[in-house]
Amino acid sequence: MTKTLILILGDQLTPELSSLQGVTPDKTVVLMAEVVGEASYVRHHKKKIAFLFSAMRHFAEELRLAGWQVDYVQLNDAGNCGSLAGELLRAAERHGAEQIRVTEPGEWRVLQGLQALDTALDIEILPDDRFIASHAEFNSWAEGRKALRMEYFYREMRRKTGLLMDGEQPEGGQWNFDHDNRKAAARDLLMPRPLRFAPDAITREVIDLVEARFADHFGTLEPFWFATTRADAEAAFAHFLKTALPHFGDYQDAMLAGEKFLYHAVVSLYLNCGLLDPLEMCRAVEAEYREGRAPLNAAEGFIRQIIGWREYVRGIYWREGPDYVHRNALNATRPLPAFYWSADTKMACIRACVEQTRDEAYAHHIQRLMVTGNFALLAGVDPYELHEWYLAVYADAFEWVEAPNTVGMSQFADGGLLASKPYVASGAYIDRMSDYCGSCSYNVKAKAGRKACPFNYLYWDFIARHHDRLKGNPRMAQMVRNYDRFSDERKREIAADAADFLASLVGSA
Ligand code: FAD
Ligand code: DLZ
Ligand code: SF4
Repeated sequence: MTKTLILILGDQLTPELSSLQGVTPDKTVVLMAEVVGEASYVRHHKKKIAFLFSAMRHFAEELRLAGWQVDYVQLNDAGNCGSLAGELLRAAERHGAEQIRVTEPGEWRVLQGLQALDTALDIEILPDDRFIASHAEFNSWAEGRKALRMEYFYREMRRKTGLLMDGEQPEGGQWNFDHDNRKAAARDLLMPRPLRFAPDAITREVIDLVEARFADHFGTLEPFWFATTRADAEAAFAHFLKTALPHFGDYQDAMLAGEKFLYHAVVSLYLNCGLLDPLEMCRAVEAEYREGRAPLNAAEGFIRQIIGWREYVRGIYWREGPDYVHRNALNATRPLPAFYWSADTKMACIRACVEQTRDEAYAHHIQRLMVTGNFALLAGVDPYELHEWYLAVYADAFEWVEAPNTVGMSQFADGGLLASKPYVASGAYIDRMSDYCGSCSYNVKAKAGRKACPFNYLYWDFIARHHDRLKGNPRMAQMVRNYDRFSDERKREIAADAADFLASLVGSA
């Protein structure tokens, strides 16, 4: 009789996973389940569901080839009860399993669901050691600090991993080369593109399934070109190293209409579901630098995103607890505008970002932070609604990484725990970093009136609405003083333009 059942979740597609260690295939069954509850608790983008289901099916094959007995429940299988908990209970009964092992999930909701089953099943929850810092390490770093700034945590991770270190000192004498990384990009026919993969039979079957079962979810399903196996994800990353890494740093903050990927790696979806390993990636990036194929600002910039930002937001998510996603320090209550789903807006920047999100389940960081995030913050959109949007629409979105980026970094809804200032900007920033404004119905140079770029007056209206909180923030105080110097008439004009524009927004159903 089989004694142990190992539950592997959709973002745990790693052969070295902790739940697979220390047990032998002959005494265990691995359970993987496609369930409607996980696909729909936020209505995930069709491409994201197809990507995960296909990657799960390919991973199950990989495990079988390695000798594991895998019980894989497909979405349409008879009796599939639609929830992870339900499928776990059914499988425990089916296999007469006395013990369940699972690596810690990436979301409080799923963790609490498993903990709730503890009365019915003997469940062992193991740490997820696919990260560089354990929860204990992050918490001991955070303990007693007044501010939890990523930069200091990142330095610890550089020391711990030895990445880009020259003895005790950072390579090149500086920890961070971000000031070199703010160039606007120019259109270039030789711009790299992410490696694309033709769907195989497994992926084709999943695409048909998703089209049939999730037709009313957001997003375009085809063309579908994501990697769905470890080998293909590795090839996609190797292609990035060769074609885009050298300029990764320079153009990290740039945006161009029609250039959806620029010099970004487009690997977060592979990394977050376990097809790629963060430390291996960073070592490969360091090797590119050491062998003279990539400059230091590019290598350092990339490594910082992975061992700095990615690890740091995870630490914050687990340290802050399940209520973190509900924080709303700025009391923002506006419903999410309908154009976040439809792209039906005259604002060219938002339209471009939402259209590419719909088509690719991808937008790069500055699009997320300084276009869709910035607009929501300026307009006072409810951060929880926005959080659900980001969680649903991006193929790389799992709550541990999405929520701190949205609630904390982008919306300042945690009151400044994560970001030292709200990431707000007027149209001038978007104009400087992109070419969106040239084709926009609004005029980015105009400050007031119906033709003026909405980001311009919404920016000052935001400063006015949060005047007292922001004047005490050293990084915002100058802007508050600038606002204070406006004439009363100018202040009334800002408030009136903002009120008119905000009143015209239609919330999503
Ligand atoms: P690159 O620009 O090529 O960067 C390389 C890698 O660094 C990424 O693959 C990613 O693993 C890591 N990285 C970069 N920035 C961050 C960051 N801020 N936090 C964590 N990791 C980072 N990232 C996610 O992986 N999942 C999310 O759900 C997610 N939601 C976000 C929501 C908002 C509002 C914002 C502002 C950012 C969000 N990010 C999220 C961070 C970032 O936008 C994406 O990691 C990045 O766009 C992924 O594309 P890429 O692989 O081309 O990244
Ligand atoms: C996001 C997602 C989706 C769409 N579907 C499944 C699924 O069918 N089965 C599964 O095990 N996981 C899925 N996931 C991921 C989960 O929602 C959740 O993010 C992870 O379990 C957290 O570790
Ligand atoms: Fe966006 Fe304003 Fe530029 Fe239009 S003018 S693209 S709304 S920043």
